[in-house]
Amino acid sequence: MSRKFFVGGNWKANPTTVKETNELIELLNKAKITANVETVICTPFIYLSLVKSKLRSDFAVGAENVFNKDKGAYTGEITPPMIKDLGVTWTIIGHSERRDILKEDDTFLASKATEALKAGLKIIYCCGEHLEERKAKKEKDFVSAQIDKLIPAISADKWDSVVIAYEPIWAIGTGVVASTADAQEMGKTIRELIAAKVNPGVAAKLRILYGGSVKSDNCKDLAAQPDVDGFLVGGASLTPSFIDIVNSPP
Ligand code: G2H
Repeated sequence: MSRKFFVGGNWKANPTTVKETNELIELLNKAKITANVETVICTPFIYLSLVKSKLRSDFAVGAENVFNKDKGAYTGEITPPMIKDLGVTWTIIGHSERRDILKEDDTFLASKATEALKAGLKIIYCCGEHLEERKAKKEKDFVSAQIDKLIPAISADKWDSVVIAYEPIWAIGTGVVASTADAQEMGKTIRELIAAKVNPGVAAKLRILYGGSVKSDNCKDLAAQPDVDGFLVGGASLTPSFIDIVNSPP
């Protein structure tokens, strides 16, 4: 089963000005893409319209987060229909920075997934263990429990709109990248779990990304792993080296 390689850029709360956002758009618009890859640029809510209007059309645009209701009295929230209405097609859900800093739990995140898919968005659903679980050799149990909570939230016909990003928290923004073996092992674990609990056809088609200090000098080895179908890239997505990462699939 061949799965189209997927690279997501996650700008996080960088940039912080329209000027910086325009500079990033310019960088991407002049990039030469040589690989057969699906590229999605995820930006802060406030810049989604700007990026959507100026970014080349072969790069999709995504939000970094979304709320779990469609509309109503939810002051300050951004709902899936709002994002969809901008022509934005993807959203990240469950990034560890939201899980850990904003205390978003698996139940809340699963409900975001349901609502985003209902509105017609596609989702990049993040999972990953802390250093503590890795040291205790509990990383597979921890990540499997996160995915277990997601599975009932996705109806059978929506799995084509789901990408899972495995991002070990100890590797995020730290410069410490997981070994190719670690990334492959968890990708395989997630795929086996989906095969057992959803079905083997969905598992074979599902794209499983690696995220955590992906850089131009480590991406090729990671991309060569059979259960690494792409990347979610933070820091490097703000630099010209992002294009090397987009062009990294074998
Ligand atoms: C993990 C990743 C992007 P970075 O958060 O989602 O960021 O590449 O900076 O580790």
